[in-house]
Amino acid sequence: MIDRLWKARGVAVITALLLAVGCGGEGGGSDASGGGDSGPAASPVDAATAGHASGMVTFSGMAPANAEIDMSTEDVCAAKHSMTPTQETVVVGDGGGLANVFVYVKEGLESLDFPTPTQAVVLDQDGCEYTPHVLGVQTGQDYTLKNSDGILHNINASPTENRGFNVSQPVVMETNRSFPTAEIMVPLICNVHGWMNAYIGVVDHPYFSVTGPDGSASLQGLPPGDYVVEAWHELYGTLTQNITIVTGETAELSFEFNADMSAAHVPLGDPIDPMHPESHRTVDHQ
Ligand SMILES: [Cu+2]
Repeated sequence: MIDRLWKARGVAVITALLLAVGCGGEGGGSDASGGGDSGPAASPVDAATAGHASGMVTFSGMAPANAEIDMSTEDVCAAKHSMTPTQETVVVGDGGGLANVFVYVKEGLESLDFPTPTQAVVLDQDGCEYTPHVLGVQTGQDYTLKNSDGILHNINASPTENRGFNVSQPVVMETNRSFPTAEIMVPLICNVHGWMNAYIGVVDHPYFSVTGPDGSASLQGLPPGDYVVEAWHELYGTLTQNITIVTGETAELSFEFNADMSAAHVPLGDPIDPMHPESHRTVDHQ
């Protein structure tokens, strides 16, 4: 089960990286737009002068146990799990990496206009869980809400900067959506299965990454300059780091969350997941 989840997540991360490379790392790479007389917006990044950032998101201290999920009322989903499924609130890998952290460039790209990827990313509902649990998209980019279970799910999105929606998916099916405005983060829940929740990070550039259990994060093909990079976690809030990108070099990213940060302010839409009423906080850890 975990393997399946992380495989899917890996695809999402790889997709994000490919998008980053396509938009910023290979001389424009904007030939995938589908055409039109005026053509796609060209990447504003000169790959020849770009640099990179990569590193780790780690967790220190005792990670809380994730709540177990009782799926006994949904045979189809229960049958997909060989072990008791749990929430994915705090997932720490063997090496101390913290998973489900959305790492993105928060400041420093304001003057640049990036093309919208034409390839959709997928948010699956499989085994009555969202896969991946945390997803990143660019503004205007399609994401596909997929029901792989064939039982009733609904996807209830409650953003603050974008328009919310509540989509019912009673059978195996797909629905495409996109968000026009950048927003950190958009919470999704399923009202049929109160344990199902996910988060979508919406940014207007391709420089974002979602960590897996190894905690690694990578932002490829950034123009030289100074940036603020933020790491967002659903329970522990946000950390920021200032980096300087130099042509051909890789700046180090390093974020350490710890158990004492559970009272952090977590940027989220409103209303919030009724399963996690405490997640809408007013105390800003930073
Ligand atoms: Cu559901």
